[in-house]
Amino acid sequence: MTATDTPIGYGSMKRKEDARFIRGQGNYVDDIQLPGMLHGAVLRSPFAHARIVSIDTTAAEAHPKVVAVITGATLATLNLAWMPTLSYDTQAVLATDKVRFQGQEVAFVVAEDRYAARDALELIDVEYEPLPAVVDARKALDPGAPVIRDDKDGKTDNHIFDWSAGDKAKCDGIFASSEVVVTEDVLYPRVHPAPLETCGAIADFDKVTGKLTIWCNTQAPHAHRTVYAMVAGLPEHKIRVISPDIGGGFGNKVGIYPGYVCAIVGSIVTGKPVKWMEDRSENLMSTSFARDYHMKGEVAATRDGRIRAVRVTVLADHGAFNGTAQPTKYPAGFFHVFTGSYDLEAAYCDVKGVYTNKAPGGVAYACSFRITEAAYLVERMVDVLAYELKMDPAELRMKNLLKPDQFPYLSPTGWEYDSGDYPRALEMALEKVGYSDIREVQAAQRERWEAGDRTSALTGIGISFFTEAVGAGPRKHMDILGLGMADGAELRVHPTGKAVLRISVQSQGQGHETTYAQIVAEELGISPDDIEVVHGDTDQTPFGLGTYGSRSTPVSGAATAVVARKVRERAKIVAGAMLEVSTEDLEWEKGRWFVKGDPDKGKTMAEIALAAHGSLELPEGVEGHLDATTVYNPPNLTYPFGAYVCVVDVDPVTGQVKVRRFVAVDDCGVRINPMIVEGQIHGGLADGIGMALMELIAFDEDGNCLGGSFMDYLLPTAMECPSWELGETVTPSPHHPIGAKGVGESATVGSPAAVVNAVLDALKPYGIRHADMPLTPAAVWRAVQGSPIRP
Ligand code: MCN
Ligand code: CUM
Repeated sequence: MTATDTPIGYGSMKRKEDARFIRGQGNYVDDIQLPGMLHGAVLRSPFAHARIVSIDTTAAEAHPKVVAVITGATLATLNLAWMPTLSYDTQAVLATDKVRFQGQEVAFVVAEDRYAARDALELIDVEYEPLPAVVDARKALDPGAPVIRDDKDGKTDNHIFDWSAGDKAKCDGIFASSEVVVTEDVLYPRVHPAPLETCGAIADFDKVTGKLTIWCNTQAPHAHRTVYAMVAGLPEHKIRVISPDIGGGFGNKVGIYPGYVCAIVGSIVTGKPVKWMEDRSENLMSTSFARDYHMKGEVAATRDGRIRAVRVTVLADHGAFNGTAQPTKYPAGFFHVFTGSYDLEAAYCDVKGVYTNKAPGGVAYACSFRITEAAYLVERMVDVLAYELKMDPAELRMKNLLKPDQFPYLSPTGWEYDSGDYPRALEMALEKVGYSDIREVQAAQRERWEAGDRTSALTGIGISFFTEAVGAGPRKHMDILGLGMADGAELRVHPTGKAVLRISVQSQGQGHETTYAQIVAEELGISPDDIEVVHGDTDQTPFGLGTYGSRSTPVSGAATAVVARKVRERAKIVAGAMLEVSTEDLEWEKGRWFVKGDPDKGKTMAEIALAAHGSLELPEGVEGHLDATTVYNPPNLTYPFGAYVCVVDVDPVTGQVKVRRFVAVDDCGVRINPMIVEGQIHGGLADGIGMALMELIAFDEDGNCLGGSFMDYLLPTAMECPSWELGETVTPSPHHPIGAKGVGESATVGSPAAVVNAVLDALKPYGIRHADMPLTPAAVWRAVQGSPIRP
């Protein structure tokens, strides 16, 4: 896709923000320098589980450049040692009683420069009494397992929640009477979004005005402000959260981390602005991880391959504090779209959440609130079924996909899928990849394998079909900490016809400054170059819940279209007065109102804007100016979907996997900026290769984190990625004002299963039905060595 310059509306225009980014002129939190600014550093626990006997900060305080040392005891005097999480749990800001994961925050040093702050950490003397750690979620509920959250009254185990969805009795009945049942234990391991820029904040408390300003790379500035207001007891108008440019978020920057609170306290205590930026290891070890779901999947089917029911049992490892950011009523996120894209008679899942001595989090990394886990599970299970039935996985999927005439479709767990044509997307993907040709090549390879060739590379084809539910969310179903998930938008049109749009969501690389201008441009016919998009500053923008779960386009994008239409309607009244005709006689074409049947008689938006500002006797229904505001409450989620096909070559001797091709057909409804959409998909496909083949936050038995640097936590590069082959279908969302659905997480959700299915497809001759991610060379080699059919 090549970019065209500035179409007036939808189209692949170049990103407005890139002019500054590619010149290195972005303005990130760490670029901001305030007069007299101090620097903070966090002392972290070396143990996964230990009682704190004592903390001696005397030597650190004596450091000539140290201004303050803050401990849990200091915070306790302010009632800030613990903070609420987004899941109604509590999380230690600085540990007072115990440390509960390796890397947990224990003390905060404020010094004149960053180096001194870090140096002084070593002068703090903490005496720990190590305790046995719970690292494996499957052992967390064992009798006698160490209780992690003994801070909670009466807590005697590590259980967090039980959650279920679907009709259990009906589902069990179908399982009992089905011809075929397949079962598989599937792990979605702990991974980390690892954005380019780590988390950080600058807090500046002004004692004179009593106003607290926080620059922070948050994905949800308004939500953060409300939480700060609730915790600190300050009114919202005395708190300003500014999110400047953000170097990637991927769900890592949704929550409030102890470092932010410490920077705020540091500023209040010292009277100076305090900056805190974490380093890479701190980011990987302590901020929101993703997944860690132990899933048991079961599928009931007929012998000829009709899938009847799916049953799932999940053990969810949430780490030491239940800090996941997700709608309140969904402790397992939106996992219960595990029924995927298929026409089932029944489905049931139960999810049990447990504490372990690991960093908190779980909902991050382009997960669409845990749809990643759900999509991976069901797409793996369909392949397991195909394996048992000796059916082609494409044919099995085609047989079971929902049909276009079934939409809107009510899933067995109660979700209303808005629109789709699934078979068409899968057909397109199969055709694009040349499915039958590759199967033929593979058949020839397998003959050679049968004849004794155990060293040649084996080709595998993996398919994944996914449905997402994005755009949280309808207030009848969801809220976060009691906040309904709506978004405001304000549109001002200046006298010259140039416009400013203020929105509540927050770009971290998705290109909102461009695409939101395009939405207004499409509705009003003003050039997107003449529309400035303001976001990321709570003093400058209307309230709204922020960017995650690919909700910006579905919610804030809708708000933008609605507010622009309000402006257009106002412009119509003004145009009617200018042209001295009734508004009923006016017709719209992009950029102007004209008299029906007399196209030469019309007024452009710029002419109308100027008239509205003064030169005109105001007609009934306008107060002057064209400005409008709105708040959009989505009536439903949007359901983007896609069909992915991955082709790999696996070396059975070394276990190395090479992704040779990747075809992705995505449907996110109407595309505002196709080039940006494709960029989003490229990123997500790379994520899928990363998770399927290399990414893992591992721990040893004592809870030491083994994935705390980029030496151990591997990320895919261009070297591991093929040249992506994309296709698209467009099924507009029927309830969204412009028919768009979210896309920012689609490829991360959909692609891991395609890669894993491809690797296992290649290894089929060895009789390997399943292996868990990441399929590193060592993991593939072990699977081959341990296979039922010896290499
Ligand atoms: N878009 C479009 N047409 C559509 C849908 C989307 O042109 N039909 C455009 C949007 O206007 C927007 C972009 O695509 O510019 C993504 O839109 P959307 O799907 O609404 O997702 P959000 O803007 O809400 O972004 C959030 C999503 C999430 S949750 C994660 S995680 C993720 C992702 O975006 N984090 C990212 N993509 C990312 N991309 C970058 N570069 N950096 C991140 O941190
Ligand atoms: Cu789940 S990662 Mo995104 O929703 O910010």
